[in-house]
Amino acid sequence: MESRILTPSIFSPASVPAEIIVEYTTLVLAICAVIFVVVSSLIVYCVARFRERADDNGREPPQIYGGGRIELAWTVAPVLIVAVLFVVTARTILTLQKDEPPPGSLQITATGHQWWWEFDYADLGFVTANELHLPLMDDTSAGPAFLNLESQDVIHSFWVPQLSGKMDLIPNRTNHLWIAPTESGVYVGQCAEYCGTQHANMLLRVVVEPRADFERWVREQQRPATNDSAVSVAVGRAVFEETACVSCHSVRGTPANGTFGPDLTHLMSRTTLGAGVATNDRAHLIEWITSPDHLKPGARMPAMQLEPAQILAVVDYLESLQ
Ligand code: HEC
Ligand SMILES: [Cu+2]
Repeated sequence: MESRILTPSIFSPASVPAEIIVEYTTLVLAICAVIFVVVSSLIVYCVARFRERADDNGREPPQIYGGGRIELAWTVAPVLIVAVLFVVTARTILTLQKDEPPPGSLQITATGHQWWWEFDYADLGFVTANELHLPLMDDTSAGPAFLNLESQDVIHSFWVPQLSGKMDLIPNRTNHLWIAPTESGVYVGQCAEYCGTQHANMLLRVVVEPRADFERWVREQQRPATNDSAVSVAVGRAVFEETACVSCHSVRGTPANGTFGPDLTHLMSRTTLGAGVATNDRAHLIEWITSPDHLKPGARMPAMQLEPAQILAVVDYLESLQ
């Protein structure tokens, strides 16, 4: 898949809702620009045309009170403008906000945690973290992606500027958002509601890929964890399963079934660690397991105080989770 990180600007939309938002924004900006030009030209004209002149001799100009026609004009014109803005806004909101999944949509539950994202593809049978994969909407018979947004702790907000507007994730409530991606690529986003110390490192990536690539990714995620029999991997797996790692992390097909931290079944299929704080490679894995605080101060994962040899073995095990 061609991988390019695009500048996250709402003015380069890559999905249907984002396009609708840009059209709406452009229209409102255009109306405001016209009002600005008209009002400021009138002000400049009046300042120049009616300024004080030498032959005024300090006399006040004639003071006029009331004026039916002009008052009617400056009441009717703004009412019409507000009416147009109201209708356009209402129509846009109705199109963007859907509480029920459209037919054929791919449903994903996105849960905000301090400070990472959980993505549960329940209908497909797997859970992943921080990197959302979506199929390109090239097949018109398929529905869009429909996200159920929830929170495990405090209020977070899902925002990928090029794909959709912001939507809050609120504890004990489910909000909805739909995305119909129109261009392949990797789109970056982040939590848009202050949620604690590491709010700024609660990044997310959305990988939009052609349907065949997406389906291949789904099949890989659906597999249980690979069972690598190399000695160091087995040693690392034993350390992982005998320490508290398993009470916070899941590795499907093994006794590890914690849900406090990200699912690690296919950890190595992700490009970043700790919700975008570091690239997912051996050096960062070692650093992360030694002390998550190094990379992400305040992270909700404790430094596990393992022996250096145990850390290397655990990392061998993690690297086997392809
Ligand atoms: C108290 C719960 C807890 C324990 C115990 C724990 N973790 Fe974590 N772990 C987390 C949380 C929470 C995160 C997410 C932190 C973040 O991104 O802010 C995390 C993140 C990770 C990540 C990065 C995952 C990703 O996709 O970004 C790895 C790898 C990891 N833990 C491995 C381990 C290993 C190995 C152990 C045992 C040695 C362990 N964890 C023990 C809670 C825990
Ligand atoms: Cu946040």
